[in-house]
Amino acid sequence: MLDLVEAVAARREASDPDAATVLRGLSAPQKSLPSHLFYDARGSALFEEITRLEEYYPTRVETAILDEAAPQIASRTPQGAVLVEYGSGSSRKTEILLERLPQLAAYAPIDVSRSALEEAKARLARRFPSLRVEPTLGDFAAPLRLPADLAMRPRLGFFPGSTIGNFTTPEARDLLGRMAAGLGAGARLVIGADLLKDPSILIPAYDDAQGVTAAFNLNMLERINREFGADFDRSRFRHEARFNEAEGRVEMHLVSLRAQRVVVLGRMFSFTAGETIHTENSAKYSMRGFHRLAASAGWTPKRTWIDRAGLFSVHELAAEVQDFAADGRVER
Ligand code: AVJ
Repeated sequence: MLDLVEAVAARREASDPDAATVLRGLSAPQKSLPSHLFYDARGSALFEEITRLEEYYPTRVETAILDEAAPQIASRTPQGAVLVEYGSGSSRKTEILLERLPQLAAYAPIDVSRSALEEAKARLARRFPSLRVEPTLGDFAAPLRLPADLAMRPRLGFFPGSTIGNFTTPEARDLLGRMAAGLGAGARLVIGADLLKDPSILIPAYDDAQGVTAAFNLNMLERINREFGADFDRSRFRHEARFNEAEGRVEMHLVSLRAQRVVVLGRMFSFTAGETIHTENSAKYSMRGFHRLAASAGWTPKRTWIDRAGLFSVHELAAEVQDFAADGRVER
């Protein structure tokens, strides 16, 4: 019996990259689960609720910045461009840009949540009836695939929400590099980056009084139960948000309330009381630190907008055009 379960787990692991990631994450000394697994239908709805919380300033502040920046971004966007959004979710912030960008040939949102993509497409069809929407369901780190007739169009990338902060520095560099390659030389990227600030502001943003973020974090266990044949009891875990000062990031963890064992895909995992599963990193940046990260991935910072309180930043980056003189092969 156990052999059969093991065999099923092994097959599942071989064919499903998420299964392999889950098993590897739970096998490490610091257990972890990948943050993209937050976004099933329930998780996407809970995240929408988070964005409306008083404590969660990023959405509110970034939206206000985009309102101001949109005319300038629009003025630099060529006729017939394609707007590509990475992790589009509800596409609410996108509407701010879409209102100002009648020159777009199409909007191409990429997201891991089918429900979020479908709802966004329906809403945008009502609000912008002449806009062509070409959604992609999946991981935004995968190579960009646009319909053939859009392939030669200039691109504007949009990556709001400080989602970049979910990645470690090497992963973020790799992702930004892929975006530069996928969008192409001369493309622009509008990207949001949350700023470093006092933990007295950061922690409540990730541990709100109503417990919405706690429900969002704990929902991951229910998804693992449903999709990976696990038997987590969510009442035996609690949500925790921590500021990791050395790394400059907020971390979310699920803390085991007691010693316990959990089965996932036929494998047994033991927890001591107080042991945690690390579920998310949310890196916070200085302006210079973010510019350095962008530059290391082939992006030139063109403009940065920051709110008066210094909470959040939005950057317009340009993908470097290959310059043959720059590498010494051609004399100037
Ligand atoms: C969507 C990744 C930007 O890190 O602030 C919100 C997700 N996690 N509350 C963030 C999140 C907990 C959010 N990002």
